[in-house]
Amino acid sequence: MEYKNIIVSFEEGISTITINRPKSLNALNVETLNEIECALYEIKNENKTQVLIFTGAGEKAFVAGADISTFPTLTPEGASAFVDLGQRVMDMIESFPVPVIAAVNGYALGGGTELAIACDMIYASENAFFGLPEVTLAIIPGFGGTQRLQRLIGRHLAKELVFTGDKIPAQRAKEIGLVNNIFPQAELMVKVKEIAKTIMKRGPLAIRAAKRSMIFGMDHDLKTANEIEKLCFITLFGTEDQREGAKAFLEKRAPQFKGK
Ligand code: DAK
Repeated sequence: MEYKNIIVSFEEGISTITINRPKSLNALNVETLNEIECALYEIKNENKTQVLIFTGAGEKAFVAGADISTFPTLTPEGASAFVDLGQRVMDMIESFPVPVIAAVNGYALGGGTELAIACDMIYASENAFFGLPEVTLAIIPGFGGTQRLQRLIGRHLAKELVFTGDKIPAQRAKEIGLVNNIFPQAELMVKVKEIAKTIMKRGPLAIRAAKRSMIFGMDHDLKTANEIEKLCFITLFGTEDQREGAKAFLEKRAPQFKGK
């Protein structure tokens, strides 16, 4: 499919979705969210991607939030449809079958922070800022921000960000466990792709099973979550890759995984 607001690329097992509206700092409008949703279906159905990366076009912003220019005329019905779409896209990212990495190359505000925290890992450039400034617009986060952030960094820190609407720099985001690591902007994509390639050397079925176990186990009590882990665990036994992993270790050689 042809996209106007995003760029989708594929290279050596890695798909990248670049939000491409630099004039409005990659703000998310309905069209952009629709395109992201279509791209996620396409990438999932093609089944050749092992790691998916989200980033923003330009050097200033990852995503500066939902597109504020659409807010003044938004009706309650329109707001309801917009939040359904946004939450659907964030849920799809969170439960996407392979790891999804946010390469945050600048401002990640409002919907931008919400997009980043729906991903499995977040790497940021030194000039990145995070924040949920919705209350400065007299609204609240609507793409899962009030829920995912407190699960990620704890209730008190999440409430500070939601209630103040303050922006925090990448370094502070790293200190509070929001960001995995920080790189100079020019190196961000190279470093993120290196991390993606490390993941791709591991058993592909195991990576999918590990993500499934962690995502679907997270919101359950420990007993149920461990049962989910067990089910994910046993699906790997008897696969060619599981046999190859053990054999390669015993034969002191690198494994050759096939994703079977
Ligand atoms: N939407 C639309 N345009 C935006 C934008 C945004 N979120 N952010 C920036 N822009 C545009 C600016 O208007 C400006 O356009 P021109 O004037 O050049 O035409 C251009 O991008 C460059 O921005 P600035 O001139 O402001 O650049 P600065 O370097 O001075 O400042 C900034 C950068 C990122 C600090 C600043 O642009 C900023 O504060 N932006 C807004 C951040 C923000 O408040 N984001 C929205 C958070 S609210 C909903 C569900 C969810 C949500 C909403 C509704 N429903 C269910 C209905 C989620 C809401 C949010 O995400």
